[in-house]
Formats: sequence, structure tokens, C-alpha cells
Amino acid sequence: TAPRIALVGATGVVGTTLIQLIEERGFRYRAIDLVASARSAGREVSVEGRDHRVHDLDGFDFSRTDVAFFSAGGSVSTTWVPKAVAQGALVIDNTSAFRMDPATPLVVPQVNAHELEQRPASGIIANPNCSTIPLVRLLRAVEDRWGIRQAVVSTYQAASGAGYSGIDELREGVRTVLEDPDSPGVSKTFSPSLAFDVIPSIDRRLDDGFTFEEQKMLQESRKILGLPHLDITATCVRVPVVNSHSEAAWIECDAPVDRDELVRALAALDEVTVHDREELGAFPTPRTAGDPNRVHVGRIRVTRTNPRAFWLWAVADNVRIGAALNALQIAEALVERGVL
Ligand code: 11C
Repeated sequence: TAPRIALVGATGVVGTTLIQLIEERGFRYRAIDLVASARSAGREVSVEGRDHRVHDLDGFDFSRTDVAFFSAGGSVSTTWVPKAVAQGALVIDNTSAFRMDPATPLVVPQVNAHELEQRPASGIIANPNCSTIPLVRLLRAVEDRWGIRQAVVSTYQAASGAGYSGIDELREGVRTVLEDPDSPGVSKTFSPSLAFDVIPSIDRRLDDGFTFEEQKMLQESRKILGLPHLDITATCVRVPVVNSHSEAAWIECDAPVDRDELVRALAALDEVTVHDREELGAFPTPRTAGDPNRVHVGRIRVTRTNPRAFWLWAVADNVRIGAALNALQIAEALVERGVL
């Protein structure tokens, strides 16, 4: 029978998108509970044409839940995921709280679905960071054919990575600065204001000068790909884009790379579109890439001075591919394997 599901963070940008994807993909469930903080509890949210009252997380009983999706932030997950697991729910967690826990698989179904054959020891399956997911989906194919020696990545991350408050702040900041170019803009979620600017700092700063977001790209990629020595370094940058993260990656391989073969290998991947026409405008951008359920790749260039290395440009909807869709695809894979 279909699972009983709970969505924690149901009114946030990831929770709202998860509901849309459940509807779009026809994910079958026996019961659905929408759960959120006290601030949003009591609201009515429609799922497949039926109104559901949002429950308060404080006091919610997970003993009637088969699988709980958590996307209400790291501190909510740190407190509540262990309680949900203790009450018997399997948790798919969208935050960084448990990703590096050795008993918790970190899964991108297109890469390591084999880790979903059984219920994990921790009772938790972690969903990776939104910039890591599209990258590892591409790196898997490169590693298998050419071997990866090193990858250098720059990200161009959208405001929606910080939820509705990030999107609202960008829109309000843009309006404010358009009216008064000397205004400092609006700066609560982002610092400084994101309007007409780019900010080379996402998540907290670590002792070595990298940010936690940059560290996630290294550590999570190693874990998902099962390559503990993989050499990836990143600079993560917030840009004034509403939705969809972009990345420029330079990847040096062990063997020389034939561009045509690389284009074919990437285009053959599940749910990946390679934009490789010669006309101007063939590259993907956050606003023009197209199908938000696919990873879009373009600007594939083998480095002239080093034929073992190449550049690519990737665009992926961070809320879908980078969060809600990946989480739902984990659940779909669990159902397919009879784990749920
Ligand atoms: C951002 N990547 O764009 C972040 C959001 O570790 O799940 C997701 C943070 C995380 O701001």
C-alpha cells in the first residue's frame, strides 16, 4: 500500500514545490500531513484540490507517518528529525544536519540509488545541497570515462536558495535601488543587499577562509560519488537571480578528453539536456534554460593548453533539482524497491 507522508516545512519554498511535484508526478500516498512552525500552523493548503490544515510541528505525532520530508532548515531538523525517527518515521532530510553522518546515506538517485536498497541504520536519508546535486550528476559520467584529477567550480546561486525571504528581499531591494540609486537596498537575509550586486559568500565562514557552502561541495561530492580523495574546490557566489543556480566548472581528467564524445556522454545522462548548437543564445541561463526538471549544460570547451581538461556551464533549478525533486525521487526509488 502507498505510504503515509508528512511534509515538514510545508509552507516554505521547498515544501510548496514538493506539493506541486507530488501533484505533477502523481506520487501515490495513503495519507498526507502538512506540518510547519507555529507561525504557519493553522493555514489551509490545497493538495490535489483538497484543503489540508497545516499542523504545528511542536507536538506533531510521527507514529502514523511512514516517510517524513523535512525542509524547514537545519536547526529544525537537528531537533525534530531524531524525534520523528524515534516515533518510527523514515526521514528524507533536506538540510545539512545529517549529511555527513556515516550512518546516513546522502543520495542523488541518478548517481547512487543503490544506497536505497534498504532502510538506513540512522532512519534518515539526506538530500544534498542544491549546488552539489547537478554537479555530481555530471561528474559521475566524467569520472567513469576519463577519471577526474581535479575540479574547480564557481557557482552563481539564486536568491531562492534562501527561501521565500531571499526572493522577497531581492525583489524589494531591486525596487528600492531603482527608486533611489544611493539606497543601500534591503539587507536582512543577504549581506550586503543582493540588488544589483553579487555576494561571494554563502552560508557561514569557516576557519580556513572557505564558506560552509564551499565545503559542502567538496565533502558531499566525495560522499555521493564514493570518491574520498576527489579534489574539488569551489567559490560560491550569490547573484541577483530569483531562481535556478548556475555553475562554471573546470575539470581536469586523467586522460585526454574528446569533446564530441564528452557532449555525447553528458547528453546521454538521465534528465540532462546539453545545449550545444552553434547559434548565439544556445547556452542555458536561469530564465531561458527550459524544463526545470532537467539539468541544463552548455559551453563545453576542451582547454587548448591542456587537452585533459575542459570547462562546462550548468544551470539547474535549485528548488526542484537541488531540493524538492531530488527528495521526491528518493521517495519514488524507495517505493520502487519496496523499502517504503
Ligand atoms: C543556498 N545552497 O543556495 C543554499 C541553500 O545546505 O541545504 C541550501 C542549504 C543547504 O543558499
